[in-house]
Amino acid sequence: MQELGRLEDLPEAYRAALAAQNLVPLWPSLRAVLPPGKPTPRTRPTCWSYQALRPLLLQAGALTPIERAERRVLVLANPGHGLEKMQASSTIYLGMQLLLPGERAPAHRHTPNAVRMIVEGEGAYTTVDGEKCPMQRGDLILTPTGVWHEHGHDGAQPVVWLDVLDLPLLYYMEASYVTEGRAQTVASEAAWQAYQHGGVVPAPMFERSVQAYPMLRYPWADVRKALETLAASRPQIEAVQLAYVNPETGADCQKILGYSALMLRAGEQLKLPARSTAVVFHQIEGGVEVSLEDHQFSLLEADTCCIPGYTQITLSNCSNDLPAFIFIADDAPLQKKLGIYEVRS
Ligand code: GTQ
Repeated sequence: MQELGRLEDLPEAYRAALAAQNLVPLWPSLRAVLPPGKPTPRTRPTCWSYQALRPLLLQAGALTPIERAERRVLVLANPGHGLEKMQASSTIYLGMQLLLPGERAPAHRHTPNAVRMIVEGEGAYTTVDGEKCPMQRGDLILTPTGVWHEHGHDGAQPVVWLDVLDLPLLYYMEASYVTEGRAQTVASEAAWQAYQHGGVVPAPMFERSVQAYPMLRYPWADVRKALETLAASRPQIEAVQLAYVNPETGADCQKILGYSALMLRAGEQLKLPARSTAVVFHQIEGGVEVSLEDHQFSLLEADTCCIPGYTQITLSNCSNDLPAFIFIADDAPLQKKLGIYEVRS
């Protein structure tokens, strides 16, 4: 590839004249913005140990009352982007949120889409558009764009969950903002409950629902069972993996980020092809070795890692007796809509 002229090659006076007119020569930066063959990611392979972050999160509970935090979150920041940017990847934000017994995180709604993956504790709930969604370990709860949500906790032990948002993308788009609200009245109906069974959806008087986000809660007990059924019924399947979808349309459950659950059978090793999306793995149960060309992570229960796009990944279940379960997030739905999604073998 032809080497291009550098900025230093240009006379100082010329550079100053350009800058005075808000002009920039392209050629010194052309290879940086259009690198050959594949992108140059800022996202670095990064792993966050739950064992290491848990005491710090609990300490935040003692240091900062909920009223002074609104959302008591430690952000899982990727050093490749700069910690202050609070991004795990170019589009994905990850945070570990702590709610103590009796606390409430007040109602608001915002343009970024969020999901919560419950990590530990019992008795907390998120109210989404008036519908109360109980939180249990491994459950996925959606709070899509523009939807009111607040968190409460009637249990006795601290509750922790992983927040996944498309905040970095919306912030970059200058489209991120919040609206404060008053406490929601909990509806007498929890419509999401009617979507808990695969293959059937409500059709009152022959009419299908038109809600954009009919299913707000995906209980782990059901997803785990579905993974085990898939593994047992299709022993030859390449990967025991289920996508979280909108049960009305079959499409990804959110428009920008995509979510799935993967089961690694006892002793299983799975090679994932390089794909154009960065990916987040969060260990729900068991332990997994994550191997990249020049990195290796051991994911223990509740650990989370982020890996840049265009990277081959090998996942190995650390146990020869028990399955391992991983929650996966990426921005494949967005990349597919934009026509830039790639899988390279
Ligand atoms: O729980 O609504 O981690 O608004 C970041 C922003 C959580 C939330 C985050 C939020 C929330």
